[in-house]
Amino acid sequence: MQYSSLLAIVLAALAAAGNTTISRRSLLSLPFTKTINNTGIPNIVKYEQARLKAFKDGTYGIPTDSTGSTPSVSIPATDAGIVYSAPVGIGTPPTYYNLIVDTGSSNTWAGANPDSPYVVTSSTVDTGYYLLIAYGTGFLLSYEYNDTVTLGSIALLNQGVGAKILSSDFEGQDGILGIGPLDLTLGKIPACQECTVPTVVDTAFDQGFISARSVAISFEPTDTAPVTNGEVTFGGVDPTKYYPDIVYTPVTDTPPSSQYWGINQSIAYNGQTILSTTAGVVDSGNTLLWLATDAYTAYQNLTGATEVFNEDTEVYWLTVTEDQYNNLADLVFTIGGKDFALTPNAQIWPRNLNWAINGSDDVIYLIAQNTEAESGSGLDFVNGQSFLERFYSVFDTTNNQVGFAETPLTRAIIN
Ligand SMILES: *[C@@H]1O[C@H](CO)[C@@H](O)[C@H](O)[C@H]1NC(C)=O
Ligand SMILES: *[C@@H]1O[C@H](CO)[C@@H](O)[C@H](O)[C@H]1NC(C)=O
Ligand SMILES: *[C@@H]1O[C@H](CO)[C@@H](O)[C@H](O)[C@H]1NC(C)=O
Ligand SMILES: *[C@@H]1O[C@H](CO)[C@@H](O)[C@H](O)[C@H]1NC(C)=O
Ligand SMILES: *[C@@H]1O[C@H](CO)[C@@H](O)[C@H](O)[C@H]1NC(C)=O
Ligand SMILES: CC(=O)N[C@H]1CO[C@H](CO)[C@@H](O)[C@@H]1O
Repeated sequence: MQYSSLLAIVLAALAAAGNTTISRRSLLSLPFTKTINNTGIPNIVKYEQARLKAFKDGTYGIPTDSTGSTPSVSIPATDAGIVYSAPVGIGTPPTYYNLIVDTGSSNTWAGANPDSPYVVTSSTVDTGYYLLIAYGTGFLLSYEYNDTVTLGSIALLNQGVGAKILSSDFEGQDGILGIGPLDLTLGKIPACQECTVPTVVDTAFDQGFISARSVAISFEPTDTAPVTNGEVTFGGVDPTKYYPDIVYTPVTDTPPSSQYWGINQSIAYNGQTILSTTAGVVDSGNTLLWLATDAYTAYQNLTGATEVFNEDTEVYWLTVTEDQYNNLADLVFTIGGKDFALTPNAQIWPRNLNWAINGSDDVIYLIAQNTEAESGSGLDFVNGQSFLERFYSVFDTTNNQVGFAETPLTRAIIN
């Protein structure tokens, strides 16, 4: 189909829906909200361990049970606890869902919450396919529909979306807005292993709403929740969110990081290299900073941190005393030839949120965790939300690169 006639259809559809203006090839930004689930025992570390294992095994998004029967997941059922989600409309008129903004997966789906099931409308088209996805914890079995997906002021037509039939471990959530690389959608449709499902970014580009296949994310550090302090921008960057400029680095060649938004970086603490240039991932679906064992141990050594075991959650955390905290140095990430410094305050878990990790009020916890593998594994770090809250990030499919920039809050004292 000719581009111009496609655009005409888009315009006509929007006009019919009552909206007569669209801003073609402009930026599109959506606000998003950080929430922390305070019921049950939050176990962020176990959740992220499972997610990391799935990334490494290459099972993230691939059904664990290849027999085609009910998928089984052998990983402990733990909820994310801390999520960033954005309002996304599906159908005509749109039903709004708060979808988790996930750079580590690429299918978009809704209806996880029984109180907010997928609403089939006149724009819903059944593709005849099912979607089957195993996440680090939990899984999804859904119908694969084409539907109108409303992101802020634009409506994407024929966007592939999942409508939940069965899922586990998404308690309290509506679903996922997957903004990882397109290839992560491969193999998720059991009846068509070679099918990919264009992501919302691909569709927005293909339908002429944005001028580049790219997403930029602004998270802000916070010690309260829920709070709407994030922004995801499609098709470009929001110049009000960063300075002075964005430094890009190519997506890494090293598997398995290369399948995700993976990059090469090195890390130094107080001028001493703790991780030589190596591959890892940038992941909005993770909260903490995961380091290869050698880097983690060196960091612990240099900071003087003590590793404590939490009996209730059965996980380890690094802790520092008030004196050690006052003596912390910057943890410097070298990416694309530029240094990005995580300040001492950015290296600690927000003290107001110690309850969310089953921590004691008077203890200072560090955000660094141990991947339990020596460096050279192909996935030697995860720069999660704690990192992304301090640096503006750009995920650029068009040029196969990831960018970072400082923000007004890079050095803020929040935690
Ligand atoms: C669903 O939409 C895609 C484009 O996004 C299109 O290629 C496909 O044919 C559609 N499927 C149906 C059943 O309409
Ligand atoms: C919080 O987690 C519990 C236990 O998994 C779940 O039942 C509940 O629905 C969740 N609530 C919210 C608001 O996420
Ligand atoms: C990343 O580092 C690996 C070695 O760790 C190297 O082979 C590769 O060329 C580097 N660059 C890219 C873009 O992957
Ligand atoms: C930690 O420090 C001790 C001495 O303070 C040193 O012997 C040891 O090699 C260090 N370990 C690492 C991994 O840096
Ligand atoms: C940790 O969780 C356990 C079990 O839910 C609870 O009894 C305990 O009070 C919690 N401790 C803190 C410090 O939150
Ligand atoms: C169908 C649709 O998207 N309608 C929207 C048109 O724009 C107005 C104002 O921006 C919204 O309020 C409608 O929901």
